Amino acid sequence: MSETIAVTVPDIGDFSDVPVIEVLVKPGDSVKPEDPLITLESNKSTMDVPAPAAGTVEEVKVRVGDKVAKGTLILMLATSASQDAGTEVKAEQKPQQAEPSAAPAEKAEALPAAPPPAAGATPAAADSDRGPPASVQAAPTAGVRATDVDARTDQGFVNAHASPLVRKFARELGVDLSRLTGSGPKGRILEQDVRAYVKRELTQPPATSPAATGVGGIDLLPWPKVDFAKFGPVEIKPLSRIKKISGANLHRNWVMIPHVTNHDEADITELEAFRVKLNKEIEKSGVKVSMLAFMIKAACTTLKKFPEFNASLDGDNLVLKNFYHIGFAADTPNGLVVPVIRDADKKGVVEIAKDMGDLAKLARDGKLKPDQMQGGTFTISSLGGIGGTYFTPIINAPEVAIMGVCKSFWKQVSADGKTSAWQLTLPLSLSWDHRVIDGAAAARFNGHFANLLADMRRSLV
Ligand code: CAO
Repeated sequence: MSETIAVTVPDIGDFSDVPVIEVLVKPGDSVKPEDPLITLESNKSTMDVPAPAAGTVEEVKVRVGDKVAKGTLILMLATSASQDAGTEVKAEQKPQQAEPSAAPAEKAEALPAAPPPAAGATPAAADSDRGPPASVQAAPTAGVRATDVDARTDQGFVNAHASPLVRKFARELGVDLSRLTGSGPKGRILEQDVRAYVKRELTQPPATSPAATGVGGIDLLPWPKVDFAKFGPVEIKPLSRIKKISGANLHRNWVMIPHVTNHDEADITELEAFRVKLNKEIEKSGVKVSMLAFMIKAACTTLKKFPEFNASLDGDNLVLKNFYHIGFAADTPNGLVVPVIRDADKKGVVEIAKDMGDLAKLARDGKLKPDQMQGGTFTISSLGGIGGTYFTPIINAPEVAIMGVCKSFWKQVSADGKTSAWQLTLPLSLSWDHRVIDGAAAARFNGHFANLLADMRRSLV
């Protein structure tokens, strides 16, 4: 028996006003379960919202540029009893309408106001006698996939963290978005930033010399434009969506935060022996504890001793956080992402290792949910599995410090200048925000962290 259902935006984490950047279906299209319907833009990735059931698209209720949230109506889907078996149908609920990008005359037909469907409601048989169209959330959040799309944007705009609407607005005014710093969440460029930029440009005399830019002005040369093809064959590869977004964030953080990096070393000879022993003991559990799990644990203890490292700047205030959500940089085929281990201080190393394995897999598969990358208070970036000795990690704003770790190496050390011993040494590189932290505190932080790794019993003291 055929039935028309309303497909709505599933639980996409703690987000509202998420722009639709692509509509992938049109009326008349046949879809299978899990076929992508629309693409949403979040902070670190794009998300496809997949079809919850097979059917034919009757009417699409959103357009590119519309802003949506959980429960927003996406489209009406004609399903058949055989097709929609196992999908979720709630006949008495009516979905929210998208916040349209267009002028009122162009707005999609309004539906009667009603609460959005509850997340995770259970499947129910479709009943065509029920009157108003049934509503079904698109597949649950686990089915929301990060993808690598939107290589269609203009080259000059590719690095800008702005919604399609803001891009359109900027294009109309001839504003180069790459010159703006966004005031929105995670540096997103908002319409008001474009307006403010235009106003500033119109009221300020053009800078003709370094002096004209004022004391704080940066008078940089334009980016060199080179026709590389003149020198040899080239290939154009658009940056992945994640690279564009993380690049804009990293650029802002590098430019706006006065970074300093302190390097140190930790003696992990005994800890490594313990780690190997522990992994043998828990072999059957399928969890493998890497050095990073111990570092996350040691970071929590160190952050408790040095609270200003577990903080964020808010104007003239320092927001000290009494929770310890530790991010770890994960290398994925599409670029760098930072999943967050919540309440790491309350977990043991095996649980941390398990969480890390699960999150790293989701990251590599492009399935991390936005809220799995949010709320971090401190980040560890480990290149230990890859190599190198020291590097300068960029702080993951609005955090104020990040620990970079490289591959451990054996080193001969002497405590008294006469005798010596071999020590497994872990190279540490702590980058910190000099507006919040001083060099002495950073050196102490590193020392404490290293001492914990040398002897984890110290975390009990
Ligand atoms: N020294 C020596 N060996 C180390 C080590 C270290 N500091 N850290 C990890 N290793 C070893 C592990 O023990 C493992 O060895 P075995 O296979 O023999 O057990 C191997 O290296 C691989 O470890 P891993 O990388 O799978 O595990 P991890 O927990 O250390 O890291 C993750 C997990 C997700 C952080 C990692 O896979 C990753 O993506 N790292 C890259 C992070 C990154 O790109 N940082 C840079 C950001 S700035 O651009």
